[in-house]
Amino acid sequence: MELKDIYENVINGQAPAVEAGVKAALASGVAADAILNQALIAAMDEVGRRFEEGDFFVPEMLIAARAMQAGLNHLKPYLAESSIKSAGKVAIGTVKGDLHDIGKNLVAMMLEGAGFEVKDLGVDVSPEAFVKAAQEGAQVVGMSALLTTTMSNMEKTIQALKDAGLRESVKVIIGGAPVTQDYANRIGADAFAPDASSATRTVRQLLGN
Ligand code: B1M
Repeated sequence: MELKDIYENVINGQAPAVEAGVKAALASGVAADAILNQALIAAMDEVGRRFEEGDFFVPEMLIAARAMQAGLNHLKPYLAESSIKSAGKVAIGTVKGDLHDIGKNLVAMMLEGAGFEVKDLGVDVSPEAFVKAAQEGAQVVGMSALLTTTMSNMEKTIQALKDAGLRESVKVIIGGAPVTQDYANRIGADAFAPDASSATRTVRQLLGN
C-alpha cells in the first residue's frame, strides 16, 4: 500500500482501508513520520481545503477525520519512538454548562491531524479545568460553545487565566455556532475560527508555525 492510497482513503473516509494501509506501510519499513506527514496530515489539509471551497460538508469532513483517526491510533506507538516533533500543545473543551461536542471533536481531530498534541478536556469544562490544562503546559486553550447561555463562560475562563497569571503565556481560540469574531474581540480572546479547518490554520498562526 502506497502513501498515496492512504492519502486518498483518508479523503474518501475509508477508515478500515486507512488502518490497513498504515499497517502495511509500517510493515514494509515506511517511517512513521512519513506516513503521518505525507499521508494523514496532507490528506486532512486537502479535506480542509475542499471544505473551505464548499466541495465538502460537515459529514464528509467528519468521516474523513474518523478515517484519519483510525490510522493515527495505529501510528501513535511508533511516533513516540520517532523523532517527530509536535506542532504544539492544545487543550480543547466545550465550556461549562454545554454538552455539545460534535464540532469540538471535529476541531480536535483536525488539530491532531495537523500534528498538534491535543488534550481533549471533554464537555462541561469549568474555567478551573482550562486553567489547570494551561498550567500543565498547553500553549493554546480552545473553547467551544453552542449555546448563547454558555458563551459567557468563555469570558469567565479568560478571566480565570488572567487571575492565575497565565494569560500572557497562553493563546486562546474560541468557536461554535453562536460565537463571532466580534464576540472574540469583546472578551479578549486571541482568535476566533468559524470552522474546524480554519481553526487548524489559525492555531498554526497563533503559534507562529
Ligand atoms: Co442542541 N442546541 N441543545 N443538542 N443542538 C443547538 C445548538 C440549537 C441551536 C438548536 C436550536 O434550537 N435550533 C439550540 C441553541 C439555541 C441557542 O442557544 N441560541 C440548542 C439547544 C437549545 C439545546 C438544549 C438546551 C435543548 C434542551 O434540552 N432544551 C440542550 C442543551 C444541552 C446542554 O448542552 N446543556 C441541547 C442538547 C443537544 C443534544 C444533546 C440533543 C445534541 C448534542 C449532541 C452532542 O453534541 N454530542 C444537540 C445538537 C446535535 C444540536 C444541533 C442540532 C447540532 C449541533 C452540531 O453538532 N452541529 C444544534 C442546531 C444546529 O447547530 N443546527 C443545536 C454540527 C457541528 C459540526 O457544528 O458545533 O457549530 P458546530 O461546530 C462547527 C463550528 O461551529 C466550529 O467548527 C465546527 C466544525 O466546522 N467550531 C469551532 C465549534 N467549536 C469550535 C471551537 C474552535 C473553533 C471552531 O476553537 C476552539
